[in-house]
Amino acid sequence: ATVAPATVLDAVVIGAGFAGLYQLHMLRDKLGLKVQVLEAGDGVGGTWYWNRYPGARCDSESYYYSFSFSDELQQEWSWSERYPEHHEIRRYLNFVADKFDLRRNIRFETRVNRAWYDEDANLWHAETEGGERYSARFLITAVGCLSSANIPKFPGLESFKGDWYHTGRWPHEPVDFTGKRVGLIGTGSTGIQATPVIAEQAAHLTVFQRTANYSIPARNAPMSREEVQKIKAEYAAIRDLAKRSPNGHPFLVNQVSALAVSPEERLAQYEAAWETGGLRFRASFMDLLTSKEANDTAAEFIRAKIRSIVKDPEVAERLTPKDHPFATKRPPVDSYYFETFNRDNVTLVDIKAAPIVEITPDGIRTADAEYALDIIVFATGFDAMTGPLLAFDIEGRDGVPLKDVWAAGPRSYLGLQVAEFPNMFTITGPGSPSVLTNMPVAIEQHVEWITDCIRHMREQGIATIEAEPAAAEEWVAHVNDAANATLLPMANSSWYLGANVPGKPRVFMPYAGGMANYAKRCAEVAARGYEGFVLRR
Ligand code: NA7
Repeated sequence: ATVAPATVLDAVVIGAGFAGLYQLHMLRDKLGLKVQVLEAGDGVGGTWYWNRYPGARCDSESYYYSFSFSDELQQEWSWSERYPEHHEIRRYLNFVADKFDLRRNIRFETRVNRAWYDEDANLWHAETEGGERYSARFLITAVGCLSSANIPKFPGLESFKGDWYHTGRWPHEPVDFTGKRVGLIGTGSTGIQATPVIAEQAAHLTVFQRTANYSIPARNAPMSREEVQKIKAEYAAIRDLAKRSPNGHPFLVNQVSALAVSPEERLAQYEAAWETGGLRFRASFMDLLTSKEANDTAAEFIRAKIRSIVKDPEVAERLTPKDHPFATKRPPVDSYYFETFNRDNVTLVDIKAAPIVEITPDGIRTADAEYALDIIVFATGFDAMTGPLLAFDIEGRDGVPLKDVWAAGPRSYLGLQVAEFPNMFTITGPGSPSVLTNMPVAIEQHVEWITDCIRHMREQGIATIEAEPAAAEEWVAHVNDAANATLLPMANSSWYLGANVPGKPRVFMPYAGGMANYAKRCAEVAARGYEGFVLRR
């Protein structure tokens, strides 16, 4: 195929979600650079462009799951609900794209197949599926962390006569479940959000559960005019608190041990947090993620709630999590998930006890039964963090493929740069705290750090920046230590560890040392002349 003549730019950014949009704005409008964003979808949104399944909404609250960089923006935009639904997030990102006139530098329906570093020219080249080539000094991946669908390879899927969907690749036209027998596989955050909504429409819903999960009621509700006004008036303080908190949320963790209070006080605290709802429950006590004994008190509280909600004791037992401590897998928040199992048209199937053997033309066959289905929904999650970066070919110095460099697991300095990949930055890459935080806070920090770094390079006449292998090794070890200081590695089936994708190396990928600590460390690295990086003129 003929390759179009190269267009030489300052930066190519892959992806037009929160990360790509903000990176474009910063490089183009603050540094005056020539930037091209390449985006596979036909609109902005990134992960939210694709996640349109029934019930899809964010688990972070809308007023802080948003950009903080422009006060004008946060004053102009008003959220309608406590948790934003996928439509509303896309409307918001379209509003951002219009407000900052971003669309003219985004090429939609343009998937990058391959990107490689050309040392002689000191350029990155990105080639698209359509055979176009873009060349730039910097390559910035803004491809998301939970954007590469994990579709288990059950034998027989191609023989299925009905329709099947993965939640992260949902059709743009809503799927009509009316009168249908629906099977849903997976009970992570996604399956837990979709279950109650599908159950209301379908003739029958069968939920195939491998690991029972803890879930906290979201307590979603419309935002009143007064609430919206109050938030807008307090935005400066809200954003400041989010930046200081361990998870990028504008609330702090209660600095009391779950074991330091009486059982009555503890119960009262959990009851109040259950009523408040959402991810705030995890902040009930300081040691829920560091002491198994403390964690057990929260886990027991949630188990008792499940038993009190679900009427059939056998179903309640199957829904009760036993394999992992609370919040060591990403804790879902829900709207009437456990209640849904009291409906006559919903069945729970334990596929840990009797695994799925195959998909037949008529449905799903497990080790002990067959389920006739018209529609199968895969709520089976993502090849997290590394998946989106390894979904296309990225080659560093001397053509070394990222796939090879990361064969035994991702190795990256600060989650931002890979040794042997000069001038490539990975927003929310493995080794960054991204997926353990309120994502826009992590994204803004990464984008601002990258922008400052590029500004510094231009001011100082520096041609390349590259992570030192030793610094990357040290960071990987530090990421490992940070995880081991918590209970998180106890969930041996979590996607944080890559355990949900067969054959994926088991490495704890996100940085668990806290967003505020991470940001401080990044700032120190920059202040010390980009310590751990090699800068060449
Ligand atoms: P998750 O959290 O990875 O959940 C996927 C679910 O699918 C989970 O219950 C898995 O069971 C199940 N699963 C995965 N593969 C299989 C196979 N092969 N057979 C049966 N069941 C399977 O993905 P989500 O989309 O729910 O959430 C991802 C993140 O998005 C979430 O954490 C938030 O950050 C937003 P398992 O637990 O592995 O036994």
